[in-house]
Amino acid sequence: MNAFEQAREWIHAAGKVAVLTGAGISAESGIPTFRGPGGLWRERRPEDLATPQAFARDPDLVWQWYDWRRSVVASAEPNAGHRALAEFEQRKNVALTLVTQNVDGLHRRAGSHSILEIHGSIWTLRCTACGREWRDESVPLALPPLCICNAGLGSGQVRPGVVWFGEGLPADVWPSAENAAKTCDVFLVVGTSAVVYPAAGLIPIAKHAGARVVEVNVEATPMSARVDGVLQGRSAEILPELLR
Ligand code: BV8
Ligand code: ZN
Repeated sequence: MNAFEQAREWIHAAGKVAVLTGAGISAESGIPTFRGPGGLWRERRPEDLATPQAFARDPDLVWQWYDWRRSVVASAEPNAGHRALAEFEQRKNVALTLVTQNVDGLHRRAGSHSILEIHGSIWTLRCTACGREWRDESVPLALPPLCICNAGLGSGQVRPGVVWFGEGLPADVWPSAENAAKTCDVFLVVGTSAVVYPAAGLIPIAKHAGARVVEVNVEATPMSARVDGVLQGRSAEILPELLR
């Protein structure tokens, strides 16, 4: 049996499957990844754009970058990889939890429901003055975004509802992600470089708890040597076959 057939067998015998996705699953929708060829961090420094310090220093710059990313995502469509996961969730005999590091919302647009967005969403805005959080899907945004408490013009600010480097993960979501990793039979890791923590830490958590861990990626990652199966290739091609 090859690695693909073995992984299919594990998945089809599983009662609980958890999936961790990263930017690679949206690559075939035309959304740039962070660290790959053409990746966002090849030409920009995360310290300048995706930290609370960067936002405090230059909120206009940070907002322009997020507004640009919102426009890229708005004109993109979910791909066959997103759809395969959404269809798999509909199966009666298996419970699927989808943990995503992606902020693009494409899993939801593909029809998935059980999604844990551990790094937040670019479609959510949060007021740093009053704490209010809301969805805004307008593209482009009127910058700077304002809150009904009037923040944005003076004291407080409205920020993207994403998790920046140095920030904790959402307390209402992260424990569920850890729990999914700890209790699944199969943990599928798709399109992530597995270098950003604590997200990447879900992989050894699942492994130690006894799950079969299967990685789908076009290239090797620091986790490849520690998983039970490596399926090398594009997620939009592999997932529909794997989950069929
Ligand atoms: C925190 C924001 C503490 C939203 C992002 C341990 C060691 C060293 C450092 C740390 C550590 N633990 C924590 C840290 C610090 C830091 C961190 O991990 N740094 C690393 C990079 C060294 N972590 C944090 O700061 C985290 N917070 O630790 O808080 C704390 C606790 C309590 C109280 C206060 C503080 C927060 C991390 C969140 C960062 N936010 N984004 C946004 O604007 O998007 S991170 C960024 O990376 C992305 O958003 C994404 O979510 C994340 C992961 O990237 P990937 O999705 O994996 O994408 P990448 O481009 O890297 O890889 C793409 C992959 O796809 C590649 O492997 C490629 O081969 C593959 N691929 C490409 N095409 C395809 C494909 N695969 C399949 N098919 C294809 N077609
Ligand atoms: Zn407010």
